[in-house]
Amino acid sequence: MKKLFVWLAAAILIATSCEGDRSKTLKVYNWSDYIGEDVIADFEEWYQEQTGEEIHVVYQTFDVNEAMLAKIEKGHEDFDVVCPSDYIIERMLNSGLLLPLDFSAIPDEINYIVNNRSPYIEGMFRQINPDIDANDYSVAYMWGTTGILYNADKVTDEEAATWDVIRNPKFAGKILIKDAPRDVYGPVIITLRQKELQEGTVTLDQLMQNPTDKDLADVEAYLMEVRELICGWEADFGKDQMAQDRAWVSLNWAGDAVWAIEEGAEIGLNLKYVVPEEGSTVWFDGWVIPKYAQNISAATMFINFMCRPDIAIRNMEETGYISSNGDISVLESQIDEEFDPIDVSYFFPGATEVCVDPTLYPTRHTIELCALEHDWGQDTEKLISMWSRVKGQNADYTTVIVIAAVVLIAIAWFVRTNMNKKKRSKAKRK
Ligand code: SPD
Repeated sequence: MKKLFVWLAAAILIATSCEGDRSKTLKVYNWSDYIGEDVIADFEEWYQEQTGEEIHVVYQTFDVNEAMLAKIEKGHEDFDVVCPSDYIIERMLNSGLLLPLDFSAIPDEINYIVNNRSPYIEGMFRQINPDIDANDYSVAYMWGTTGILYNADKVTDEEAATWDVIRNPKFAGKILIKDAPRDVYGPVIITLRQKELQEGTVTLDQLMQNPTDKDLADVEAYLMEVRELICGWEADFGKDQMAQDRAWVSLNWAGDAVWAIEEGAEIGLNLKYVVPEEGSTVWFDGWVIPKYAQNISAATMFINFMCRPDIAIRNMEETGYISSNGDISVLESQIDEEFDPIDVSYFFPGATEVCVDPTLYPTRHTIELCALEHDWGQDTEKLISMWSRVKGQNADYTTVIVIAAVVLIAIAWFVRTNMNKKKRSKAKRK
């Protein structure tokens, strides 16, 4: 009994001391491949310099928005900072899952939030939720378009200029699709409703709102055809596959495209990225503090640090994605005379002719082709079920192949063992 009491007391002591340590721990939940090397270590050092306190970052990653959301929405996990996309920010706002951000305690000389905010980003964030200003609850991190990354030696510019390239049998076995239901739904519904879009009887914005059951059924039927042609649903490996010439067409995000184009060029591949004129989506990922956070002050400092222009530039250069940082030094770091001048004044006021990569900073024209995705509330479940039906049947084929392989190996082993036995008994008889 005495022993049990000692054990219990020790357990309580450990639990309490861990609780106390929580002020020294910051739990960050971010997309994979979405931060510069050593940025976390640099934050820990900077935090100590500024506050005199130690901080240890527990850094975890996700590949799919919906998986991240489930951990917070259903699992109530105590992440201090997470990085959802626009429509998830909208959903979290609608369900009261976010805390308002407050940077007022950060001294002016180390407050990087003010200059970070490009008017374009602020405007787009205001569109996230008509009732609550998302700028009060999130700070944009990276953003970009969704488009087609393709190998221009295998796929013509004309073939790649339509979303339907993902259903082109000529590229069977060489097509990759993002494992991101909302980012795939958008392009497919745009393809299917192209005639109405051109006639002006429906708008892109309307297509991004809650789907009808018919829309979902049509998209599902389309994806059933696509899945017969693809070599994979990918969350993050698509860029490598493209850069290694294992796939030729990839429905992807601009950041992965920038990364793959640069890597592919090293081995002589001619990869390109296009946002089809048919229309597309523009997306924004932003830092937020969920309501189950335990270390709000360190979370606030972390978001602020990520807005420091040199940190934004490092993150941008190492991931391929465009920083949402509107500081002019960020634009200057990307100027390269190899590119024709484009107008990015929608993002950096006054920058009407700058030589930057148009895959990285989309032109004004590309931006005008794109709409923002929105939260579907309860209808999200219908999309998730549709997605698992489309992908699940693929898994069935895989299972069949694995089972067939196991059966074949077992037969081969059985035959071989029997032959050996026969040989041995023959030898004995002799
Ligand atoms: N490897 C990190 C990729 C993060 C890109 N986020 C895009 C979200 C689109 N909804």
